[in-house]
Amino acid sequence: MAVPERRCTVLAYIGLGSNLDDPRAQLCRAIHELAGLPGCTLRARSSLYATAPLGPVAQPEFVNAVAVLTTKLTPLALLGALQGIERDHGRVRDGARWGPRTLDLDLLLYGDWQLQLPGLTLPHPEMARRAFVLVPLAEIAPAGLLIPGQGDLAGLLAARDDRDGIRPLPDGAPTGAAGPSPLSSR
Ligand code: ROI
Repeated sequence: MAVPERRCTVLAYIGLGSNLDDPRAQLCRAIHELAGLPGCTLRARSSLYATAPLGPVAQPEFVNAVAVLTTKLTPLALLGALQGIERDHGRVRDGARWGPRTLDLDLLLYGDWQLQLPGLTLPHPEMARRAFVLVPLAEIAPAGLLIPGQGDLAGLLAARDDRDGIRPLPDGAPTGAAGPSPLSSR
């Protein structure tokens, strides 16, 4: 079946996270797979960050990053594509909210859209409360980025007191074509 595409491209920010089965490799592979999605072009990706697990479950440290694509896919088609990549990484969505995972791909922002559908809320409703999302996002987002309905990125980041648990991985910086693009320059 044809994947629904729009005529215009939109910037979509994707949050990546993993804390199982070689998290760093999971993220590197996922970024490569995002770049290969039909109707999508990878514009930039952040460094990889080691982050303290958020939530009530004791579990291994996470690796997190954010990537930005231009996409012609509709939000739901893009979400479906992200879930397909998660499945390829052995992710089972069994309703367990807080447990460890091989790969989490969250659609954070789709242009400036605000949307509430079963299974998809835009912007991602938790992003403003998660330093492990805001720190890598700030690395690749244009200055003054507004998160619709939540505030400006710099203000949201300044309000987080859990930034300490987040450190860039020594060799997790972007390289080559997937590095920051002119789109994301400040
Ligand atoms: N904690 C961190 N640090 N990074 C994540 O990606 C992450 N994902 C989750 C929960 C369990 C909320 N904690 C996390 O889903």
